[in-house]
Amino acid sequence: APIGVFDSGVGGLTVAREIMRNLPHEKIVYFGDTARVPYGSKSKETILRYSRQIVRFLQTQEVKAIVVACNTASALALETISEEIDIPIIGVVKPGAKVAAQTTRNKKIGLIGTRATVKSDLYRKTIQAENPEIEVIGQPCPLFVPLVEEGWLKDSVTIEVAKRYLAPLLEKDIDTLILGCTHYPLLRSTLKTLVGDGVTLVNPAYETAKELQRLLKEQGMENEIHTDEEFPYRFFVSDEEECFQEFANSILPYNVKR
Ligand code: DGN
Repeated sequence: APIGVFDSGVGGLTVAREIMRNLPHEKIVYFGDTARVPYGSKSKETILRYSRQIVRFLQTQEVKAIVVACNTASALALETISEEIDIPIIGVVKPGAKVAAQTTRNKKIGLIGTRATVKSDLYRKTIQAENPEIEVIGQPCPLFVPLVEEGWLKDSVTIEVAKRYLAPLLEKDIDTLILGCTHYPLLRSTLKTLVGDGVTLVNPAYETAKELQRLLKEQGMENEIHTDEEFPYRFFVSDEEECFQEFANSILPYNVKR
């Protein structure tokens, strides 16, 4: 059976990509809610309603586990949904938060994400459950999502925007920065140049793939070998399939078929 992965749109492909790299034998069914993106500026009730609908759809695809690739949905809907279904479901926030807590030396972590993710406080709560002395400084960066979708990953405009967003975090002397939104791993090298060597970037997409690997192993659900004739990945979107394909083909190592 496949792994179900969902996101508010195209960004969750950064998570799907890490699962493909780290768990190459697993099949994936991806759902991107491109009709209703962004989630980052919506209320908890709405995000929960959308997420429930998608989970129901993924269950019709007979997935064996679900990964909530969207940080916003992980922060606001995962806890409730995990009590409603009987297959394993994980999000990106907790794996990212735990590694960040282990990474910081000076106990100052910067968090960038959507407004809803930062406001939800789940990153801070998870980090402080690991170590209450750690300070988490949140900074919403809503402009990053459209810039990434425009493909302006290293553009001077993006660098200028990033400098403004990062300044308050750097002032607080953070030594760890969580890329708390699906799109931000694509800005990794731009952000790294701006924060310098003294700040370690934590990519929740990668940490989630690792967490999934542990979970599948623990439950004896891992490593179904798929045959090469059958394409192991399926993609569904709620709107604008062409834009999705274009974005997918720009970040995945093969062509996404219709
Ligand atoms: N996928 C969302 C997230 O990771 O928070 C970003 C896109 C959005 O819905 N604003």
